[in-house]
Amino acid sequence: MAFWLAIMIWAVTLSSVLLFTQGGFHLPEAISDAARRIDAQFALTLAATGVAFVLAQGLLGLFIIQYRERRGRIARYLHGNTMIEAGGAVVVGTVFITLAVLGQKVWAELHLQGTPQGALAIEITGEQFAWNIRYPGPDGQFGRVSPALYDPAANPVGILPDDPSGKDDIVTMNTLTVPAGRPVELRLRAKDVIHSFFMPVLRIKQDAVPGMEIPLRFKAEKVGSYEIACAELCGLGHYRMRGTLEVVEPARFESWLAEQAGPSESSPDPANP
Ligand SMILES: [Cu+2]
Repeated sequence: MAFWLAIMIWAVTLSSVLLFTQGGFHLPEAISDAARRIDAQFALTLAATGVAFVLAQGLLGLFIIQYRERRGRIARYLHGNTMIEAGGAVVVGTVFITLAVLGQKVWAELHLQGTPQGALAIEITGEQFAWNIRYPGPDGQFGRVSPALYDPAANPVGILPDDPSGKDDIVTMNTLTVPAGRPVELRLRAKDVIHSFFMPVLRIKQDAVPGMEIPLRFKAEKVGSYEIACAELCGLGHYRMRGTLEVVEPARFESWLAEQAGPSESSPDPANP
């Protein structure tokens, strides 16, 4: 009986390992340096925990056989061993601390460090069930907003009409267009409930929380059209809260931005020619 149980445990262990190594589950191609570093960190973590998993399950099977009941009695048993227990805790602690130290650099770059030089600021406001995407316009300044002014058609993010820096703001929906090779700083906001802004090709997933503005940095390198999804169940329409990340050549980005800004409003101010 004990033998069969051990063999079953080993078979389940082996098939789990095969699923992970041969299963072909993987994320789409990474398109930023940070995303590739996150992948490397993920692979390292998976390898460390994978080795621990195989060792633990292998030993479990062995112990089931070694300490099994024989002729109605427990033939062998162990009362615990302080050396093994303390040693195990030290080994596990060392592995986890090492993984955390290795992983914190890329995490801090994405979330904690200041805005990189020349970064393009873009504000993302999640709502049920869409992403509002706001560019600051030629002046580089976002107009101030107020939830009291939310109007789905005319003013989706509630820009204050008397704030001059909001006049040239560009607001689009669900398509985030960014230039390749330039750092971008997103400011994540939410109108109603918690959403989660997920760009799989950048390995970025961040909650958008009402009442907070959460910064997030990335630099996409490869031109293309990629998926954006809401990764937090946010209501009945959650499934259709999808967007597109358009990474374009910098020159195309500039012309796209000019197009969005509409006909030039550079007519001289009558009061101040
Ligand atoms: Cu959502």
